[in-house]
Amino acid sequence: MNKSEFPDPFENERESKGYGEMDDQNDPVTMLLRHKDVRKTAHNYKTFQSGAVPGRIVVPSEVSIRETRQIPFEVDPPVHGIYRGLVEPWFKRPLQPEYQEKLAEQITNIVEEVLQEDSVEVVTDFALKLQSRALTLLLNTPFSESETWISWGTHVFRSEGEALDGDKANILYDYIDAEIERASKNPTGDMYSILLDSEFEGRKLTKEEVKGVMVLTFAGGRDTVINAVTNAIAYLAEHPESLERLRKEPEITGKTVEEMIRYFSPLTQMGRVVTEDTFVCEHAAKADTRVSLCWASANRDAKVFENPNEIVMDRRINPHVGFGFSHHNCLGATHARQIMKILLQTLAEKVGSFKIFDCKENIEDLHHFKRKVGFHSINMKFNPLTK
Ligand code: HEM
Ligand code: EMZ
Repeated sequence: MNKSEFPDPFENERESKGYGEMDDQNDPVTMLLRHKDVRKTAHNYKTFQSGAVPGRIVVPSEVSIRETRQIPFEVDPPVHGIYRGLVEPWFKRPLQPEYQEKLAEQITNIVEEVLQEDSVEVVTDFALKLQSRALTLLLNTPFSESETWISWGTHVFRSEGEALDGDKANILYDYIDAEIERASKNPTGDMYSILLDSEFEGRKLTKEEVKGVMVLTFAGGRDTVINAVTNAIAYLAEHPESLERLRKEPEITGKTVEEMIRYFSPLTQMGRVVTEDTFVCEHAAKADTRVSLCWASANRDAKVFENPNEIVMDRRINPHVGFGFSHHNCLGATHARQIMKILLQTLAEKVGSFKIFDCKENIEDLHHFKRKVGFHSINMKFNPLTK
């Protein structure tokens, strides 16, 4: 199997019965696997809620390592819409030309750096660096903060071989608390200061609410972006004809980004808590149990996507749910899409070919489903494009 191939472990269950089951810390999850059911359930926030006890909708559950409610992610309508309206303009800033210019400069610098190296470990020396540096633009904080975030490693709640890591999570919480204190004493134009100054129904947001937005911004946009970037590079390394195509047809870059998000589905699934006895796919789902929306499975549903297991760079109709669906759809998608688009353009402009030496795959253990989501490490050489 090619290193950039990401098999679909859900196909049999999706086609035969539409759901899968997994245990997670004695709080089982019924996973919805079909595109239609995932979208329908994401829409029905009354029966399938996000606003349960903080951490419970995440799989693996973060109940034991987190008390802060992530906002707007763990809140249901109608209050969800009020919070979302407060933060949405900030998350749309990546559409501004100045933002994109700064991001392009960061990406060019990293690509030029790795072109000088004989061997590059892409997860740490490329994707984590790029993710952390780009986040300084989204937060409007000094570039130097990225050094601290890089030192935390790829995931803030996990370490290699351990699904949850409370000590690591505390580093993030303490850092955010300190930043909120700093911003409340000396406001700047950064995200903490802007949030501390914004109003929710006639009062200022509390520090706990600001923390909830910031924890989500750090956690939600970290390993997802790192996997998207790393997997895209692995794919181009093994498909030189695709790199060549991006050079010749730069106008398809936006479609290629969407297709890569569909194919890689960097966030496998997200849970919801059932509020009343109901059925999913003719399977009884009791009140206070969990279901999950399996974006990764929905994105390979052959009823919706022709040749679902192939990357079709210019796929025309692509209703993927890689960034979620309905009111909770990803707020960071504008930022993530810009990163991916500029990355593909820059690689096409500057890199002639890649050579992969070795890699260690990152396989999520979802009980009887094992899903490859990215790499723990992948060593390669970037060769410059010679004109
Ligand atoms: C929500 C995926 C990057 C912030 C979501 C959801 C998905 C997702 C599937 C929906 C969750 C649900 O319905 O419960 C991804 C992927 C990313 C990515 C695949 C990268 C390729 C980011 C980044 C940020 C971010 C970079 C911010 C720095 C958020 C937030 C929400 C969210 C704030 C919650 C929105 C709401 O509840 O209204 N993301 N995400 N994400 N994401 Fe992302
Ligand atoms: C949560 C989640 C957000 C969770 C939209 O997804 O991403 C996960 O990686 C985090 O562990 O806490 O932020």
